[in-house]
Amino acid sequence: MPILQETLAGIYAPQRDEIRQMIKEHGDTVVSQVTVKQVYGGMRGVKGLVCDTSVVPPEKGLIIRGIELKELTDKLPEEIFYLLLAGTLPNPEELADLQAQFKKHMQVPAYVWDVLSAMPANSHPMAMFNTAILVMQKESVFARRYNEGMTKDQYWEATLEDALSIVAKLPTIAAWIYRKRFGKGDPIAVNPDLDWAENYVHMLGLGDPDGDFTKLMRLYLVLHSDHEGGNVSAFSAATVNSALSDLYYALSAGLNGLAGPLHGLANQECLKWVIEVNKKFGGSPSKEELEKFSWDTLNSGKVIPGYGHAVLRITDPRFDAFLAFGKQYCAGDPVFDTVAKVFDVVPGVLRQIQKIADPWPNVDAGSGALLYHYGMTEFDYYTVLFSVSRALGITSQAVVARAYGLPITRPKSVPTDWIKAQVNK
Ligand code: HAX
Repeated sequence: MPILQETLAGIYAPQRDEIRQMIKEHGDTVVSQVTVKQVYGGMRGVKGLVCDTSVVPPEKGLIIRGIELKELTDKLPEEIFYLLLAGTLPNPEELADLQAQFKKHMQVPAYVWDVLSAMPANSHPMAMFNTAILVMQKESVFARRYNEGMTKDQYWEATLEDALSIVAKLPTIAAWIYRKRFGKGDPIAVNPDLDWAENYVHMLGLGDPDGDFTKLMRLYLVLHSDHEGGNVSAFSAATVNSALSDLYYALSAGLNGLAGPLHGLANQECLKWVIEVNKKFGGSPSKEELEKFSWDTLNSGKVIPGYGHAVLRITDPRFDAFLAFGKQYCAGDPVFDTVAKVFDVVPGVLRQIQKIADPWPNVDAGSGALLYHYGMTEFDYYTVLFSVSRALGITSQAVVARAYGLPITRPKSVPTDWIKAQVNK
């Protein structure tokens, strides 16, 4: 048995037993209450889900399996995937085992290219990416083994097989979409000697003479990997997977949520906004010009993309990591310079609007400018990159959920008349 599978078998069984025992002994203990505002407010703050891969304390930001993000920025995405699944970072042998498993699964079935080629040429890259994942559903080990009658305690292993197979293929699919959708030439073949992120860079074909773009991509793929369980993409994927729809269905569903402008698409919207600023002012603007432009955006009824968060109440540590990278590698780039200026100005503007709970930048405020610097100028593509990374978290969460034996998700909805009756009691 590969090291990863053997390690996880040793970890998950006692965790599942401990949870079962806790439910048996404390199943009726109250851990959260729900207000009318929360019922109508996207369930914000309601503690009704379990996610052990990561937590996002409002005043700290992302912590993966107990390790703060700032301690993880020099890691490989494969190491983060191992951490998400197993709860510890891999040693060199464990890492090599995982990378070898990825390499076994890298080849994408040829029918995927046929399906993508048949889509309209101006399809959104996210629609193409999520279609590619969905169309591979017939490869699902989980679906096959479920039909063969596997037992419930084997669900996580089959989910893990699907996770490894899908995650290994995502850079190839994402790079193919980049090259075909944006007229960059023929797809570039996988190089099995490269690691997961290096291979992605290689297949994008943008060139990387000094290796800095690869550094950025590794960082990008680490920073976007997971953000606890209640965000739209993670929650949607987990709900679909809880019906025992396999990971091809579930990941595709979750990433369709990531394609929304209030979620993952904000990174493309954000760079658009920054470029618009530079265009209007013929380069990086003054603080006064930027302040006025921000108010104009808000007064026209639009949001300032890349700012605000449903959970965070500080500058997102993922933004901090991108800003530090930009200062080291992209100083003097007019687009990056504007991103840094926006950070100086926009929180002060948003703080003046009482209803905004978080005036600080989120992950999407800076990432696009860095990609732009390295020649990836197609905004519509950015959420695909985010998706390649977020697949690490979504698939890990599914493996853990199946290992815990969590049931189908089914909260209770109520009609407004029922709420009115409670309020008037
Ligand atoms: N610009 C303008 N208005 C904003 C705002 C911003 N950046 N952030 C919040 N608001 C507004 C909301 O639209 C809301 O207005 P209404 O009551 O009129 O609808 C009000 O302030 C209260 O919102 P909130 O409680 O502060 O924030 P929410 O939890 O409702 O929403 C969002 C969180 C991230 C969706 C929100 O801050 C937003 O729209 N930001 C801009 C888009 C963005 O950057 N999204 C990416 C978030 C990170 C992510 O998921 N990446 O994938």
